[in-house]
Amino acid sequence: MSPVQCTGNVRVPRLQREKLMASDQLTPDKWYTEIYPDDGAAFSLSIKDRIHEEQTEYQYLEIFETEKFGRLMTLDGLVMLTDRDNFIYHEMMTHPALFTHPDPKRVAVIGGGDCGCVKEVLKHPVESVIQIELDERVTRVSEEYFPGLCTGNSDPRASFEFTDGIKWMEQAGDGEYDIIIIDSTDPVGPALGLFSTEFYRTCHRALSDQGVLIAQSESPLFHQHIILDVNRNMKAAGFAHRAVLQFAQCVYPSGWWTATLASKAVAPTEFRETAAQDKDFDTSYYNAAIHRGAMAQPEFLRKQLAE
Ligand code: AG3
Repeated sequence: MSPVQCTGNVRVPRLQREKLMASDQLTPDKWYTEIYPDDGAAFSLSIKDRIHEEQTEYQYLEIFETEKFGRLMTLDGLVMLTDRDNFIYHEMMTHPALFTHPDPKRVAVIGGGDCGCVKEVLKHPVESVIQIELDERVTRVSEEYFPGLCTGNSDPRASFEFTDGIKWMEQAGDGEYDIIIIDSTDPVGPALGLFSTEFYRTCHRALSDQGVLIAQSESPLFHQHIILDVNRNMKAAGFAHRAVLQFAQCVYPSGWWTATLASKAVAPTEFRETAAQDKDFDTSYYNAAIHRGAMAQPEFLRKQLAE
């Protein structure tokens, strides 16, 4: 297999697909390792026990109790989140977008079945947040094993649909949402379409005039080509502005991760910085200075994005 598969208009890294179960990757002394074959690297967690496993309609879902990271969720053998560090990802996938829009009221989360994004969105005075996740089992299992991420689920402003996010957005009304958050898995299988120009175009139409979209966009070190494709595709879809936000996420490939924000009108540098400084809710990672700092580009990425 070539190192990079070309599928549609996003180049996909050859991610490890041979091993579908994380438990197959457990050594006798109980280290679970996610291997990144394309980059000759890996990340390991010391495991106490596997506490749940099932083949859902879409993927192999496992939950582990780790020694030091709390609970771990894997899908098809790949790390999705741990108790210990998911706050970084979920805060960066939500607050920068919500503080970029001048007055966000209606929010959609595509994917994000663990409900971590919904929980963060509800800290803002939004009217509604709808999560559209393909695999209902991810949400049900999260309610049981990650109750801390699901504290917003009974909020009357939150609603949940278990269906294809691409089809959902195709049927959405023009300007129906102020914010769209794409909390997907890696761009392989069903998630691939979530990185395409066509999907971003659908989202652009479903966003209001000052609408803001944010999508998880993989590692700056291992997946630069994905970040570049995402940016190119968002531009082609009509978004006036894009910004790559970077943050540390030690459980994901390379330990360094990005979310790409795309905006119809407001320049990302013009986010509501004072409101972010004066926010009346708690975060553990996000603050106004982190928000601004996350937009600083390492030289290799700045040059490539400028090309
Ligand atoms: N979504 C991004 C997961 C990507 C991880 N990739 C990997 N381990 N190869 C996580 C969902 C959190 N709500």
